[in-house]
Amino acid sequence: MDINTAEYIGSWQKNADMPHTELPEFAFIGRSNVGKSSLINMLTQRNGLAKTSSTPGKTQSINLFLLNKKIQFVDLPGYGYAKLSKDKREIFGKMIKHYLHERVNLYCLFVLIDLRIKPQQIDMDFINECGEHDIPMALIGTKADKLKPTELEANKAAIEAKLLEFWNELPPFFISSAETKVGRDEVWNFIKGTLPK
Ligand SMILES: Nc1nc2c(ncn2[C@@H]2O[C@H](COP(=O)(O)OP(=O)(O)OP(=O)(O)O)[C@@H](O)[C@H]2O)c(=O)[nH]1
Ligand SMILES: [Mg+2]
Repeated sequence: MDINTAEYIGSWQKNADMPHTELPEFAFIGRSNVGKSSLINMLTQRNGLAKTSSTPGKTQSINLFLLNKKIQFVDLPGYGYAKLSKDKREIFGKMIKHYLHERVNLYCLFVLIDLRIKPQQIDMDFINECGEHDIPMALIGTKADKLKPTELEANKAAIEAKLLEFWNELPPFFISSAETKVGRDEVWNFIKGTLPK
């Protein structure tokens, strides 16, 4: 996908305050530091479009981007960052929940999972809850550049096995690296496949 224009529209604390639109929207979620903002930059080929940081807890609001004037990306705060205050974690939790349950133009939620570590309960719980609410979802394993191909396949298989304890069918599962750009074409092809013809 060629990205001719990529615009930052704004940041909101509440879904209700966001501009309403019928444009197809794709949101990125996952534990803090998993690489959500970096993946948005990789997919849009715009370093610095979404703000990244090596310190977890960087993204603290709902950030909206407009691509080619026809698709929207949403960068969400991460979940599960223990060092955030309880208050902030609750605020982020509510922010994410309201966005996911109320945003009518959400075409797909990409749930990012760090491929370097064994399956995390918090990711499983989050995915299971989204599944129960019928939120359209795809998984993206991140930081593939940090792993050997055999480790990568083994870790992906471990995540899939864990999910299959709950689900008969798995959502699409892509592998990505913001460094090597692996996964870019696959994710864009998937996005294109969800758009109205
Ligand atoms: N090696 C490698 N590092 C990555 C990759 N993606 C992200 N990172 C690094 O991981 C750290 C976190 O990246 P972010 O994109 O800010 O993560 P985030 O999920 O948006 O984090 P929060 O906004 O804090 O929830 C940064 O230091 C990135 O450079 C990747 O694919 N490979
Ligand atoms: Mg971020």
